[in-house]
Amino acid sequence: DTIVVASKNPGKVKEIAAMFATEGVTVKSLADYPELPDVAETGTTFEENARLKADGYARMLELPVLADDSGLMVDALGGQPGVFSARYAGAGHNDAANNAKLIAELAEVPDAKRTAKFVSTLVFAKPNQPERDLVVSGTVSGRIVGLPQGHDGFGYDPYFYVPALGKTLAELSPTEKNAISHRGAALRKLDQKWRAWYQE
Ligand code: ITT
Ligand code: NA
Repeated sequence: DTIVVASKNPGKVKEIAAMFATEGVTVKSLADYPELPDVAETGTTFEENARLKADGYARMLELPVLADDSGLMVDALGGQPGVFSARYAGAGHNDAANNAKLIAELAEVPDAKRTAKFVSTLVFAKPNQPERDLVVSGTVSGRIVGLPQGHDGFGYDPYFYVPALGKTLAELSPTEKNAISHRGAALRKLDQKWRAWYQE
């Protein structure tokens, strides 16, 4: 069986593929289908955007497709950047520019008020039953630090400090990050459900 992870973000694809490593399925990603057009993320919620990607690519590929829409919600910024996390500093996917904007926005905010969470919503869609998709979400709480720490992970990870661990997400190994992350939490819910759904 082949499932396609509908993401162009290699960091996400790695984390998602790791969960399927023991499942006996072939995991592909959009990197395997470079000719496909983009699906526009016009939704206002993570679930809407994940569904747009899952349904859109499932129709194009006629294969089961799993999409992740995720982002950082900072309390002092009223939940921003949220669904705009990938394009916070403008169009394109430039982690450095997004991180610089985040730190600039929080420059005057004291440590105790820099609370934030990451959210990941996964939507799994089958081409023959697009209305019967599977949806799961996960979150992780933390705090945004002003100086980057660590080199693992991707995106905002070097600035996302988890008090219980005394580390940022970028200071964790892939296994350690999956154990506590928003995406790891969503993937564990998916792991409980996807086989039965897949065979329906
Ligand atoms: P695809 O839509 O192709 O999957 P994307 O990166 O554009 O890739 P999103 O629209 O869901 O994906 O944007 C999510 C952004 O939120 C992502 O680019 C990161 O900047 C950030 N993000 C999500 N999960 C993260 C994580 O685990 N660690 C750090 N940053 C994360
Ligand atoms: Na998005």
